[in-house]
This record gives sequence, structure tokens and C-alpha cells, in this order.
Amino acid sequence: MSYDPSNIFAKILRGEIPSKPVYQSEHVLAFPDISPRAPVHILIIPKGAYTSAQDFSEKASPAEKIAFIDAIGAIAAEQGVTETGYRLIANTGTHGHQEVPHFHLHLVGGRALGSMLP
Ligand code: DGP
Repeated sequence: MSYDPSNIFAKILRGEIPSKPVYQSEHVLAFPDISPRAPVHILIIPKGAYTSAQDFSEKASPAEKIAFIDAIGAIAAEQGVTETGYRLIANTGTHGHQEVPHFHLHLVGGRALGSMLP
């Protein structure tokens, strides 16, 4: 799948749609999900144009990958969920029910989430 620059997260990255960043670095942006499923529900996206976790895994540079992993811990700490825990979700492709075709992680926490695996 080729990258569609009209997707909603590309528009957020270009500043065409407002967001309230909770974290930003050279390679990463994070902001609250518009439809939060829990008290903490942050979307973490690379600034690069990657369609999915698969695309990011195959094409991102080591620096981008390291920055992305670093962001997870920093955001969890900033959101105050390091001790209580949280869940990371990367909906990927059709079977993964990915709606926005720009790679993103959901960081969800702030309450007990229960078991989720299908
Ligand atoms: P998914 O692609 O299924 O992993 O989920 C995409 C998520 O993106 C969904 O939880 C809602 C969120 N979302 C969609 N549009 C916007 C938006 O314009 N702003 C924000 N902050 N979140 C959005």
C-alpha cells in the first residue's frame, strides 16, 4: 500500500488539523485520541510517512525506530501510568482494523483494562 498524504494524521503533522501534542521530538509526535477509550489514550506517530507497523518496521531508519521506542517510555511517564501500567496497540492493516493509514501506536491506560487478546 502506498502512503496517502491526505490521511488525517498527515494533516495533523502538516498543521492542517489541530492537535494538542503531549510529546514531540525530531521523529515523533504524540497527541490524545479524539475518541478516548480510557482516561489516558495517546496516539504516538512517527513524523515519517509510513502506512503501518509493517511499513515502519521495514523502512524506517534505526534513528527513527529508536526515537519511537524512546517516546513510549517518556510519554507513559509524563502521563503518570508507569507504575500502574498501560497497553500499547498497533492496529495493522485490514484484519487489524487499522482506520488511519499512517502508522500509530495507541497508548491506553489510567484504569484497569482487563484481558483483550481475541
Ligand atoms: P486505528 O486506525 O483504528 O488504530 O484508530 C485511529 C484512531 O485515530 C481512532 O482511535 C480515532 C483517532 N482519530 C481519528 N481522527 C482523529 C483526529 O482528527 N484527531 C485525533 N486526535 N484522533 C483522531
